Amino acid sequence: PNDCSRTRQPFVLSNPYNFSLDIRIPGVIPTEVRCIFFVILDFVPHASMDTAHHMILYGCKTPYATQGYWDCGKELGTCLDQAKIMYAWARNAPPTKLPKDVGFKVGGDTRINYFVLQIHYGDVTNFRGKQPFIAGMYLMMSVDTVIPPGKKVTNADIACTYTSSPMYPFAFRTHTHSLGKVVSGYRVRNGQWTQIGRQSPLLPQAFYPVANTIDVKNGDILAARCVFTGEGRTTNTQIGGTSNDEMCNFYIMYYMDNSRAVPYMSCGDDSSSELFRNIPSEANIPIPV
Ligand code: IYT
Ligand code: CU
Ligand code: CU
Repeated sequence: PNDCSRTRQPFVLSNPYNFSLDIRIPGVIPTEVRCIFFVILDFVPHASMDTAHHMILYGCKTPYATQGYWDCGKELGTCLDQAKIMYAWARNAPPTKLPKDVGFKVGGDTRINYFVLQIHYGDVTNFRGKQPFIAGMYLMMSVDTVIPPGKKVTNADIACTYTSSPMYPFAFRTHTHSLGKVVSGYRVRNGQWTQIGRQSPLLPQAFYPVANTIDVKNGDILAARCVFTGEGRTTNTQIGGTSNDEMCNFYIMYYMDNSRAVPYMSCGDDSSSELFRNIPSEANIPIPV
């Protein structure tokens, strides 16, 4: 009646005399098997050295406890009587197969009525360490772009200097309404432009993997361009919420070190044409859909 029993696999009978007991441990729970006489033929640990340093399966008559788990590495022991080692595993050792027709005898009058599995955890960060990285969203948006009617090309240029602790972009998303042709985002460092992502906003506006695995550091510039067309319109098109309005968005999904993470950032600065003189020409090439 503990967490273990819910996930414990049923006995699998390969024949009436052999069965395998699949011992999985959600959290940290040793196993106890009471008053069953059986013979152990082999052991197959489902663990790797990254998490468990060693595992030892003891057999005994009176375990330290018959429920739950306890800290058996220090003052608390495994068994109240003498613990007999039955199986040990360490450092990614391959499964141990006992030779044919050989088995440990347990249960009945063998004085092994319980198993106690001792696990020495190696790297416990996977279990209780805090999340090393935190994901976040950086939204770049234009607020005052005006698209004149009939004009073939209008660019919305957005740029901000990044002033936070390092972030690592891993996905991007573009968003415009129907007049958008291509949206591109870059990191500009020492005048050099590195693409984060480029996509047609007429394709599904999902998050796509970044074009380059880069970091963004204090002092870098994040820059994005949306290319619009005013063709087919008879009046100015402005930024707004309706489908007759437009939007220019470049979202960057990133992760940051947990200790200094900022989960949300944004940039709404319409940029000077000076910076964008050096934008890679790909940013002006519509993506056919
Ligand atoms: C004026 C504009 O560009 N609106 C965008 C970006 C935006 C998103 C959020 C602005 C603000 C927000 O709180 I969240 I202020 C916009 O509405 N984009 C849509 C929505 O996020 C759904 C989009 O599909 O990207
Ligand atoms: Cu160990
Ligand atoms: Cu929109």
